[in-house]
Amino acid sequence: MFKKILVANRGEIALRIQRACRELGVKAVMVYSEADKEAKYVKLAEEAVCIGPAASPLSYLNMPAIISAAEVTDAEAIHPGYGFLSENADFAERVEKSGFQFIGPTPESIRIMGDKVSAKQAMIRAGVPCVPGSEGELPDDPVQIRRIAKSVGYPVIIKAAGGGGGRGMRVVHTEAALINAVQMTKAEAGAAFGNPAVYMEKFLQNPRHIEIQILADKFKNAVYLGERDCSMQRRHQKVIEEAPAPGIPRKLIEKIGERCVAACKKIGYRGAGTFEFLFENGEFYFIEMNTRVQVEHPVTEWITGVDIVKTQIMVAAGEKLPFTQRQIQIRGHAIECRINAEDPFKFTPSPGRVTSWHMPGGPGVRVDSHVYNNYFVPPNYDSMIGKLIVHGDTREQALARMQTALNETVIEGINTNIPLHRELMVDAKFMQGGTNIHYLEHWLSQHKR
Ligand code: MV4
Repeated sequence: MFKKILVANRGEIALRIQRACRELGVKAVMVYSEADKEAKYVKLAEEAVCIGPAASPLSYLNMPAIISAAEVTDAEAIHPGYGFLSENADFAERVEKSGFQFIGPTPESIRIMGDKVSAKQAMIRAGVPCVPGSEGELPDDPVQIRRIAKSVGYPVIIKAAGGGGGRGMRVVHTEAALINAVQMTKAEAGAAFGNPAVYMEKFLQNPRHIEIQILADKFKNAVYLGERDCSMQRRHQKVIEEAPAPGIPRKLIEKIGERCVAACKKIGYRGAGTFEFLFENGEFYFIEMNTRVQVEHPVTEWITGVDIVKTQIMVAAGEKLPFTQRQIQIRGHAIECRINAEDPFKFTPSPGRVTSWHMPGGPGVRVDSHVYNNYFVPPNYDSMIGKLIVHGDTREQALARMQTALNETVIEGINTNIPLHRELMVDAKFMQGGTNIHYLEHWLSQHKR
């Protein structure tokens, strides 16, 4: 095992990784920007290095500053968390060329999955079901583009190879609008991602967003840790996640999970990863793979008993996965509410000083947050300031525990989305389970204030 690792992130995930290190007996070096020197994990750190000013490009995205911090502190590995440099193949490569272990997959795996066209081709070859569409990148010839769209069937969606997470996409309903939409998407993709390549898929109108968590070691052992339902989202930002996904038969999950595991083995994937699917009419369609730990990993940790962050570090250190697929059992139900510093219904960011911070507790309640009473939420970063996660034997018990936990929560001095969560937890359709990716935005349009 490593003696010391560097945590190249901030916020709740920096604290989460620090906690995993303590359990493993690994020293954690925390890096922080000038805006984050008051963060809990910096105060708790045995070692912390300021890597630059508040602006992310000068600190959390500053590769030389992070690698230098690892050098001066004698860290052996770098954990990138999520966001920032976590899915940057060039960073992973520079980390390894500088003699450190990148806690994540190989630069090559990150690169393949970062290009959505090559990711999809790799998945097709590995037997993972994908959304029907173009075979790879769209050609330039309008005649061929129209022919592909006709065979896929309208509506279609044009997506940028360099996009992902909802960036660089356009839905096309008619042949008349097709060529212009392709040209516009290509132009935007070239400007935004430096890569004008686009591909085409059948547009699924009312899917759910279901993702499969996997973990793999360096010896081609891989397991899936069940699924998460992340359909409750607004503008491609997840708001509530849960596991298992309500109403999806276990047999279907096992089938898709086994495909994901086979794909990991085929491409030599290692570390934690997530296969994102759209789920419609009883079928899974792969859309993207995330090559990092995700915000919503705790719901999977709770229903499986696996510590995903600890295992990430163990496999990066060259250990074998400490469990087999047969040892993974799903137990109960977990729900996560993301706590954001924002207006609960207008969504304007609400940074500032937290004048009162009271977190809930009791059986089946977990809070992951770096915030504490009198902490100042800096205006420079994402508005997520923590996560409230509950577990119950059944979904009904988890819902009841989340309702109670949200009612116990007191956060003053800033606005948060806790009032939104309180309403959603008693919404009849959400309580029923199985709402699709459009539900929250539709709900918000009906609950204007
Ligand atoms: C789609 C789709 C419908 N059909 N692809 C958005 C984020 C990116 N990961 C892929 N996205 C979508 N791809 C096809 N062929 C609808 C979406 C989509 C979506 C997907 C997951 C979660 C929320 C979403 C919100 C709007 C659109």
